[in-house]
Amino acid sequence: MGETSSSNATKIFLKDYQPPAFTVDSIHLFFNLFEDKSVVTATTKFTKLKNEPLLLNGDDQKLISIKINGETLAPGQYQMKGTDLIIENPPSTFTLDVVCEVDPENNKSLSGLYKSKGIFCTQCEAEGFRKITYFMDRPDVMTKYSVDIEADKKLYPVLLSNGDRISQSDLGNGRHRVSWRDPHKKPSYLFALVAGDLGVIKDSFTTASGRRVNLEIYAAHGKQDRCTHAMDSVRKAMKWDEDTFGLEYDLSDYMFVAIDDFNAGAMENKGLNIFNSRLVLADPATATDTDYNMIESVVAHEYFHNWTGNRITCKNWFQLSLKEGLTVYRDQEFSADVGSRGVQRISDVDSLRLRQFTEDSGPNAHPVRPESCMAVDNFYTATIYEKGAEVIRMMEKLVGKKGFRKGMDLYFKRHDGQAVTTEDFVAAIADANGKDFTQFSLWYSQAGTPSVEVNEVYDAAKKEYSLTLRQSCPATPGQTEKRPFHMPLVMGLISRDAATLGQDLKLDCERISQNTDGKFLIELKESESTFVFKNVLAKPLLSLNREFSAPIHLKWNASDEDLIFAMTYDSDSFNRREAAQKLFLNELQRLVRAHQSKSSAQVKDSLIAAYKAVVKDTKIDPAFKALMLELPSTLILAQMEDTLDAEAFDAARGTLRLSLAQACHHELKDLYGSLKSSNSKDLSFKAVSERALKNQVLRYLGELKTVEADTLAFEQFQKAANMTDQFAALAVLDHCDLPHAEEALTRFYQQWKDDSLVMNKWFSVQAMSNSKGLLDRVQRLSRHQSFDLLNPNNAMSLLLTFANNVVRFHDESTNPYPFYAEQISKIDSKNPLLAARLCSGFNFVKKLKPAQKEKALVEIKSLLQKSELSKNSRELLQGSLV
Ligand code: B3K
Ligand code: ZN
Repeated sequence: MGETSSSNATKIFLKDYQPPAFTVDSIHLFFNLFEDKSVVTATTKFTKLKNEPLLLNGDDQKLISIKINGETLAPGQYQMKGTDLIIENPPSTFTLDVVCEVDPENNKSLSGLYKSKGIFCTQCEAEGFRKITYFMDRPDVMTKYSVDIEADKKLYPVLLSNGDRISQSDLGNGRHRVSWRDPHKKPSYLFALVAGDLGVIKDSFTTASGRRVNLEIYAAHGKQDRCTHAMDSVRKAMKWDEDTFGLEYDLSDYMFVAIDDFNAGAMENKGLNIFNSRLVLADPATATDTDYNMIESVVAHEYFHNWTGNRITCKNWFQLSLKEGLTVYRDQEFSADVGSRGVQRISDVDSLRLRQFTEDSGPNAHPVRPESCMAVDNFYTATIYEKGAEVIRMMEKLVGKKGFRKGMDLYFKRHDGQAVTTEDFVAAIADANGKDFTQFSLWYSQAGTPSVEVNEVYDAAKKEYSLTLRQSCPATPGQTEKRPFHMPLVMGLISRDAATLGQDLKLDCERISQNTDGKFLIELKESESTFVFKNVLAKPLLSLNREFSAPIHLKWNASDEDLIFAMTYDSDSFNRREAAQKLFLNELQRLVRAHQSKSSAQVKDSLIAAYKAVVKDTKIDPAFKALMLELPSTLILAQMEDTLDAEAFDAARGTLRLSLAQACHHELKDLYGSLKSSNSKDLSFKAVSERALKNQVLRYLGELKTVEADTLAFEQFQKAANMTDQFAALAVLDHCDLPHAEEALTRFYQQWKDDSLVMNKWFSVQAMSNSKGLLDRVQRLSRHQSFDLLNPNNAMSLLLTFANNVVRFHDESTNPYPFYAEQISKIDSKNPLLAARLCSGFNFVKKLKPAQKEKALVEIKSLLQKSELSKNSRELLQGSLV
């Protein structure tokens, strides 16, 4: 998505955007569904706005007939341009009847109309509707839809589409028909249809204004009992959006369907959300606490799209973050409000750093509002979603929560029912608060993760502390020069004066303000700026970028002593944990150096003491403690290092883990013992927190590789009454290569082989393993009878998990790249969207050691040489060659 693509032929550019030449007044769709082929009849009313040909997008369907105002068009009266259909000079208003044949049974792209385990379903975002019928398949064409669905009554008793169910009739020949009408205008990407034999659970929600909304969640028969958590989640989300943003649901029915073969996590189709089963189905035996949290947040995310996405949508796909960044921000805020704000922020930032920072420093770095692309579907990235959410969060920090709400109100007032741009959103927040966001908007157009370098001077005589901040941003594809960003940096100074030790100082500095939430805020706008604080009695400890208020790298050379002080005293829980992460990361980097220079290095005593203090601290919440004890991922280490030295990373990580476990063996064992007997079915925040801590501790104990550790883990595995404990124990047994690992994996398989969702866990736990022979194992698993390469959950669990296990994937003693490339190639011919997601496995190519890099490049080049390679995969792979 950068500017460096070698083949510009198929690129599209934001600057070429043209408003549509026709409006669509209404569309009626008739689906006649059969086992082999299905027939789609579209009746669309158009009005011409500009004297231009009508361009209808199509893809993969067979055109049966086309009529204008009832008159059949002969082949000469329309042209095909690639897969698009063009009518040169249609009347100023007209009705178009198009009949197409589609083949859902053999549609393995999981885009358009397809079948999953006998259920017809659709996925139209971004450009799937054009696989259903010829249409102006672009988000700025919004119209009213009515839909008739006809199908076999026994095989497909449930027939669903968007909006209100108008009628249903038995056709007497074993078939039946249901009619739907959506009262709201929508773009084609929000169209949905589901037909199948499904179980359902029902509930309702009464809105603030007293309207009753029927809630229905559909899933394969027998699975509907696993939908209660999703149902609770949607009711919570509906209430939260009313309380927080004054937004109510706007239809009388809200339906969800769980589908096993689904490219994305879920899809916000108007009134009929379709979900990947893994993000709906949950019970304690099969889903972990993390799964429960993800379901709650994704259900909320899809619900929130009803306003931020559906009522107000994107003018073109370059504006995708308009709806995605904003909706991620909304789901993160929801999760923070219904759970623990501190823990939520830490896990959101962990995810941002793992996924988005990696993307931002790799070959496919792109701005939150990109300017060009080859494949629109490649826009569904961590940058558009997660960095997009950070950009919204920064605006919230700059204007305060109240100001942000005023801006949101203005946004809905101005743009309800429209397709708009990120500039329109920024203008609403700016205008409602009288704030200038001109410089701030660079966050939308400039890619890359900025760094802020910190320089501190304390003048004891003057009692002045001065802080100099210098910002910079690395070059990214197509963008060599960067202008300074407008950054909100929440900060504090922590007293090291004996009388007020550990307390936040009252800040006396002309250039900083207190925002409406009472937090001190630096607005950094220049490339370099100095802030002088007066009346500071002793050199304080800096706490900058609290809550991770700006998505940056902070280059602050804090001493170990400073970091340990921050771990103990910082009142901002994010920075308290950040100090622990920085301490661990510094140590990991030191141990990497030692390994590279073949010198022996021991873990510092001060670090061990700090770790032990956290283990023994009884005052901190267990979920937070679990996060304090967590080591930074090797993906983070890979970002920080110039070279991805898998062997050195592995050695450093192993040494650190083992040293901590050995030094704190008794404390860890006691802690594990105190948490062991918690109620296994309890899903309260307290119980979930305790499980998180218990399993973090077990992970360290496993590192000791003792009989005792093996027994503890295997006992937990056998006795576990929930998936959180069972899976955690399995992971410890396997990753620490404990004697019972093999037996546990076999038992797990026997217990869960008929549950496809749990099998994904079985694949991923093995792909995360630290064992040397991992490539062989992954290859074997890819041929396993329970593995379906074309099922996105299977493919991601095994293959992408393997690629993200950077220490094993880039292990110099093996060459996994031919195997990995072969899987991409096999998938690409059927499902380019899925193949493109796997291409991120090659993100670190530039950082590999020369021999490894060569091996990876051979495979990338050979994929790119295939003329049939999809534009999706091509776009993502070619960046690695530049
Ligand atoms: N909007 C969908 C994403 C669809 C993915 C298209 N390839 C899910 C979401 O963000 O809510
Ligand atoms: Zn979304």
